[in-house]
Amino acid sequence: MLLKGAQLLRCGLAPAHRNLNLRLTCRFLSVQYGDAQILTPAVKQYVEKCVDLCQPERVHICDGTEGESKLLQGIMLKKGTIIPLPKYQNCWLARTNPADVARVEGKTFISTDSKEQTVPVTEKATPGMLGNWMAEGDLQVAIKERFPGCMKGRTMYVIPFSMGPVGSPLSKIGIEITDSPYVVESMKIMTRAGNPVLKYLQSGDGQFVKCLHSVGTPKSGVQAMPSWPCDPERTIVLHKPAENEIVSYGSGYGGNSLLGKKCLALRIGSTIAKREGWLAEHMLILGITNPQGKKIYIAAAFPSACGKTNLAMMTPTLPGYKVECVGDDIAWMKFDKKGVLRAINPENGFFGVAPGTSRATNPIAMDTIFQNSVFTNVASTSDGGVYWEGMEKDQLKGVTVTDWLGKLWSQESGKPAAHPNSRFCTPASQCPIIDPAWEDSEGVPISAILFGGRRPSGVPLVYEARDWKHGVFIGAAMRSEATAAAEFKGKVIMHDPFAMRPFFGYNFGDYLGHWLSMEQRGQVPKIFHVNWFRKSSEGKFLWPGFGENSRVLDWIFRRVEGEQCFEDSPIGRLPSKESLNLESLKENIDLDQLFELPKDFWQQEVDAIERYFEEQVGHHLPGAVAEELRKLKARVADM
Ligand code: GTP
Ligand code: SPV
Ligand code: MN
Repeated sequence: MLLKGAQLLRCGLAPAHRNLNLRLTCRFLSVQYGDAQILTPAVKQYVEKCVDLCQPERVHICDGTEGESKLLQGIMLKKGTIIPLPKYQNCWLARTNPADVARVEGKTFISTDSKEQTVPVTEKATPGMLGNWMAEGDLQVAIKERFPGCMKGRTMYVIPFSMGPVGSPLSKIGIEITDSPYVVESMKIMTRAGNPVLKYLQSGDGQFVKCLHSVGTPKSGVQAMPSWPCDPERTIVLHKPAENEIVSYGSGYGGNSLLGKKCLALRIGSTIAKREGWLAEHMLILGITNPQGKKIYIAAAFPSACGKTNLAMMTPTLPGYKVECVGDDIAWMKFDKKGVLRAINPENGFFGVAPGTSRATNPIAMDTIFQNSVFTNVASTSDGGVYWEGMEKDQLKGVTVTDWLGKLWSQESGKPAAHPNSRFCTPASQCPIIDPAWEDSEGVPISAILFGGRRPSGVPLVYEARDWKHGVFIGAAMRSEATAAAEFKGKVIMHDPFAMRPFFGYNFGDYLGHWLSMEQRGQVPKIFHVNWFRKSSEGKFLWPGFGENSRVLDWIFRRVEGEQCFEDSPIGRLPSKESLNLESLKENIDLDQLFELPKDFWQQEVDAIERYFEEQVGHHLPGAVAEELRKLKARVADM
């Protein structure tokens, strides 16, 4: 519903708050859409503060309706921010400024009173790789240098959103202020957004996380690409855990701008979780039913672009197995009164990597994403569809491809048609295998936790931790090849503990202590490490991956059930001979290479972990984790 003229003056004029609201009425003179009346006083105050700072032309309070989406799509079409994809139902393609294509980890900061609250402080950590701290004064300067007047001439959107089902005791509310209609439409897919959230705020405790976002205006005032305004040179993503506040400037992309995701659900979320005694993790959640009809739930932490979405939606090749999806990126996990670890997916959609997604690798995703979805930086086709690396088989004869930069593309160019970090943004409810319990407010019980990454050599397909402490060590020692999800170049092996390196909201040493303490809070799940990405000496993957990963899940399932199908090794428990079910597997698998533990590799690995802990974590490293490293080192020496 569009409000205009005199109607605007009626915004929130409840008699009891007449004075406050008169003032508000003045500031809200330009509310051009939505119902300011249902904003709580605290939300109004926050919006006012942002209006004063950013000086937008008008304010739009998002109601979350389809009518609103139509309106915003119209605005974006006119500006060229999105183009329609008539081959599908209600799908759109956005092409970003090529300088704004991924998260910016180096420009992401957390501000606390002391540096140690945010990051381990050691003599040797130059530079620190476990997050960036900023002093309060510097944060204020950063805001002052960027935000005053940054929304001049633009509409300020106010997005009320809930991470988790609205009203669930595990959910958290946020208010995102943004000047990007693309962000509004994406947040409406990725979170529960709109009026129901405002109504809930009125009835609940009224608490919300403040999330201010602007795509910014370059100092010169000239936008390189008016359809995708941004300010890459001055992009910054700031967090203040003590105030439950996020401030992000300069980028419209993914985790930089959809502030409910990495900023709220992981960085701020992990600090709330620490305080309240639970875990906020970069993990998928899946349900798996075995041929006997027994179902368990598994959570898995892999770094960005390392296979969470694919595992969460996998189609098992092992007969009799069924996988259902609860979430593909984030898990909030808490012990219930009976001591069972329960997880919810705080998100409402999937912001998934497009390249590599195909009928062969992830048919479930392909059945999910071609309605009501926004694609970003994929290639487009002359018949009104999308295209990316992996979709070669779907391409029709005579159809031309335009790459993510808007140029006519051909295979021979040698360049990728879609950006490697191009994404689909799609409602979770459309997933044909969405778990019946995916919105249960008490969450699903977790029986196993998986850690994993891209390890081209040395690391076996799967191994199991001996116990919880060993499992926490395995999480702490995680490493993986860099991907296009952030600004890193090349394929260097990076430390990425718990797949949380870019997302820790507080000191990693304290985070480890918090994980260790879980053993005292309830029944802890079994922990495993998996690696789908080991390569042969010829550079070929040794394991077919995707649906075949069900064979690994089968072994994990049987371990959860207590089957003695393992043998000890220096690094943990490996599947015992012939216990990994390879029945009717089409490819020939070189199991010896896949599970080989080269002594020199593991000696180097232990040295790298030791150096990392010493340099990056120092005296913050819990004794129990140091002890696990010492034990591994001794076992590797005896190999
Ligand atoms: P984020 O959304 O960035 O957190 O990524 P993600 O962890 O959800 O990764 P995703 O499942 O989107 O996979 C990223 C890339 O890895 C895609 O190109 C996939 O095709 C590829 N991939 C996923 N699973 C496998 C696997 O089992 N084997 C191989 N070889 N590649 C895989
Ligand atoms: C990731 O990088 O882990 C993502 C994509 O899930 S983004 O939302 O951009 O963080
Ligand atoms: Mn992710």
